[in-house]
Amino acid sequence: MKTCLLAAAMAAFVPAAASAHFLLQHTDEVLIEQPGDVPMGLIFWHPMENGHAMDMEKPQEFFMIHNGEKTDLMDRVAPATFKGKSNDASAFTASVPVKRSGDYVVVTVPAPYYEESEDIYIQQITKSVLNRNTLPTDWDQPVGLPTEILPLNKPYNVVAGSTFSGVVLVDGQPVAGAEIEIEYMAAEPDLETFAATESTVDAMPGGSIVAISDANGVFTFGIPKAGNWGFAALGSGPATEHNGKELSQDAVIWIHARDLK
Ligand SMILES: [Cu+2]
Repeated sequence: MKTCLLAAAMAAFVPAAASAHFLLQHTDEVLIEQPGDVPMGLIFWHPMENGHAMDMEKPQEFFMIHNGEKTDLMDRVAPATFKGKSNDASAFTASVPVKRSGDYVVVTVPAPYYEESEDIYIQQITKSVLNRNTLPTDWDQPVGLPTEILPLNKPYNVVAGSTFSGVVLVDGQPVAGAEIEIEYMAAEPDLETFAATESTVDAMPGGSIVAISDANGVFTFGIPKAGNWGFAALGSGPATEHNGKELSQDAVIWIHARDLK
């Protein structure tokens, strides 16, 4: 990641004390009013600094869980070029078929990304949750991924100014001492133009925002601002090698916070 940050810093002329990379599963809304296909962008990016975007290969898996039932959605994944603020990158568009009321836990298992200058692979197994008609059905259940963050707060209904907690799981078991990087989606991608928008906040001058999971694998973070927040447990996954090189298999979750009105 260090080199990835360096590349981002050089590309965007921002200080090297920058933020982290995150796989985005971005939709315009997480509360879905009208049934239908919800457009989603899959983008590997530095979303808090509106920074360097990385080229993605075709994901290994893209699916949803609704009422405990898994549906493969790979036939809805199509390549697209994401126009970041500092560079263009290979990314993907997708859609999620939302019909009945309830939760739709969406998961991307990306192909490992080769970070050339650091000579390692990165694989961010990413999860986000859409909901229709406020009926909670699946958000508090583990998907059963090699590594994932199980939310302890309803992830699409977080109040800005409250907190969000999660448990870092590896093969279903909580992991103590996991390092979790936290980012705000400063510049939400415009899915129509598939481009970055202007940043609404600056990256933190002290670098990545980090939490460490406690003895029960739990972490908590105060959510200061409405919008999309990403949490990435770094290298928490059981796979540590790919193509004979080191692999960082990360667990990512995206949540959505709103202001009380
Ligand atoms: Cu990076």
